[in-house]
Amino acid sequence: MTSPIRTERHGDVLVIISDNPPVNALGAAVRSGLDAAIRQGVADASVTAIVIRCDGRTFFAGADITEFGKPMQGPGLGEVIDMTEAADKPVVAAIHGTALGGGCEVALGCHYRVAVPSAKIGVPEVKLGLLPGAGGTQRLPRIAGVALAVQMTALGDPISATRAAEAGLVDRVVGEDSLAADAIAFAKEVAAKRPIPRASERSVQPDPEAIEAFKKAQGRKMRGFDAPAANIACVEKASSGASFAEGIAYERQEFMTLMTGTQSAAQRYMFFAERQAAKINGLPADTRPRPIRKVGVIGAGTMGGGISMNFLQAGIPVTIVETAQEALDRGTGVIRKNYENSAAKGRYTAEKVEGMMGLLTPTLSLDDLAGCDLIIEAIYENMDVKKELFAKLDKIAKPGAILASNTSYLNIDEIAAATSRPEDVVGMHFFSPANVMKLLEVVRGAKTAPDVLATVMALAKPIGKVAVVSGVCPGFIGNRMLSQRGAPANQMLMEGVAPERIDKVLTDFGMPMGVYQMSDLAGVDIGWHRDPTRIESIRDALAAKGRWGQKTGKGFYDYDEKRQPTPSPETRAIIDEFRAKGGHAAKDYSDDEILAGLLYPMVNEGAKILDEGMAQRASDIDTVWIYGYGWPVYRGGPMFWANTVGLDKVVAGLEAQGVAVAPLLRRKAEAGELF
Ligand code: 3H9
Repeated sequence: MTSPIRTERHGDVLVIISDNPPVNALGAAVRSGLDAAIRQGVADASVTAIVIRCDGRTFFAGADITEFGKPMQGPGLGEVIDMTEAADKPVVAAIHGTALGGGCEVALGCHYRVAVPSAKIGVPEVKLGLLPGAGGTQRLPRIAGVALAVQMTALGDPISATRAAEAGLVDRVVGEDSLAADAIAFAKEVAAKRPIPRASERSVQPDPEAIEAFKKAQGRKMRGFDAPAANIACVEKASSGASFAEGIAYERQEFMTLMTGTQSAAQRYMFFAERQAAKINGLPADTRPRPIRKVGVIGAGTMGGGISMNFLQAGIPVTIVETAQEALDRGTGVIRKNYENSAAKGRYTAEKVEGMMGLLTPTLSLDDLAGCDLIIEAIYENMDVKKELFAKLDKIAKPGAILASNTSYLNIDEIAAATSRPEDVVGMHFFSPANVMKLLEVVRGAKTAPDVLATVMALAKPIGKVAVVSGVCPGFIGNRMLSQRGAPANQMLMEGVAPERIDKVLTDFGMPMGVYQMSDLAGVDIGWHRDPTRIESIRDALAAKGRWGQKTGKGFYDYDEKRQPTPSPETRAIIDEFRAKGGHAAKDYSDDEILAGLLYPMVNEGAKILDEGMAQRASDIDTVWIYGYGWPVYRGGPMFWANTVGLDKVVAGLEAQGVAVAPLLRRKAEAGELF
């Protein structure tokens, strides 16, 4: 097998080049090759300096995550980096693309770093439930200081080459197109310079104030996760006066604790799940996506506006259609305001805002959609109205245009049947707020053409979404599972469990909100029959008293002016009165029982969805829940979570609740298999 590492001589400089597509991950062959090449450079007296760079789209993007959990082959990354740093001649890292994780650690082990302006440098291990375990937590603060090291390790977001240069992480920002030559020139400049700067030989002052401020500002974001605190603790260790070797020993111990834990397993699983979701089963190999240069959106309400923003941000022109001028103006006004708010926070320049708004064409005429390559309908949920609209679009849209519906539960096949081109019809279910939530459920109709599906799936990435394919079934993957939570929650209310207790169990589990907080946000009156004298459920009883949720300042909870919820005595009384009428006995539930009662039926529904082929794979279901509903990523989505609970335990729990167990779930539990 040829090594992914090769070397070149440029005068006295040895250039070590990695070519390990797609992202130059530091797998065993790369580590062995690097190890040998650096040893060669050190041993060769005619070499005065060494450059390490990568071919392809990026500098090393980190350790090879697929190797984690398997026995280690070849030299460890930490050893290779230590050996690099110990070299008695300068070693220069030449960075382009993304120097991430282990890649950043390789660069920190080098004595100097040069980077192109577009390069990004970061340690995203925390997003995999880990920490930079090849000396990164000890070298980074020694070069960049505690405050930046804490921010970079505990949040995991990369920084730009310019920011890195300010922080001393990059010694020179070089030409975008001349990295190889500029790095060699730099290496020649520093070849004779002594002492050689080694990060491990530096010390760093503690900065407890910076750490406190960081924890205060980011505490909410990090809630529930183990890895951020471990990253911070390692950086603290580096600045505690402990020796470098002590710091490394501490880092290793913390790394191993995280690596063997469930959270990191879940987060690493999700890294691949998200990428796997983009792959569509059963597509002919020669399927080519259709070009999308112009998009039409019908409906300028919250959904239509949010959907449009995604495309405008990606530089794709959008024609947005409404039925009345006032609604159109309101919709475009909201888009502008959202962008201006982001600009005020420094996310965009005013120029960029104008650029995006310049791509938006508001209109009252559907005929203006004739030139669009993709038209997304985002009007209210009514089958007849949607069918009528699609029949009109059929006449207006150019041949080959994709006609998409943003429906969250209606039958795409029925909508497609209203056109003469059902093969061009597909579901694109965005989640609210559509410019923020990352999930896109792509609904594959019975007749959806392969290239239509491929186009929409490929479009997800440029518009910043994670797309998952769903078959046609009521509620698709996400809402179909969500609907299973309502009945057991209601049963618990009827047995005297307070709504806030049910919600707390879910938020303690890591969900962003509970059943009743969500209900108050959406509106308790949604689907209500509007007859205050007809009280057949707790919802009816609340709606009859005007407790419609956040919009009326009261629902399951009471709300203050800042929309902060507090448990409501009135709600309590309404529930008690309703329970008393039905003669329901009170029942005690432990927190674990509440959780199992709410989540096992969802897992059960997930198993049905999988068995029916409505989801391509269990990890797609997990991706839906992480990106569409805020399921805590450190628990890996409902199907992964069920594996960690034990499928036999889930089956037993469902039986105890009197829920019919999905055949696939039972088969897997009996066979000792996992999802
Ligand atoms: C680490 O370094 C631990 C250390 O501290 C050492 C401890 C001892 N490994 O994302 P893309 C695959 S932890 C294996 O679609 P992009 C990916 O699955 C690591 N495979 O491209 C995909 O495969 P496929 C710290 C990897 O351009 C393909 O490459 N580093 C790895 O949108 C293309 O990926 C990170 O966490 C990997 N490390 O984004 C960085 N990375 O084609 C993780 C990618 O079969 N990587 N693949 O689906 C990323 O953030 C993005 O991939 C990157 C490129 C920004 C680099």
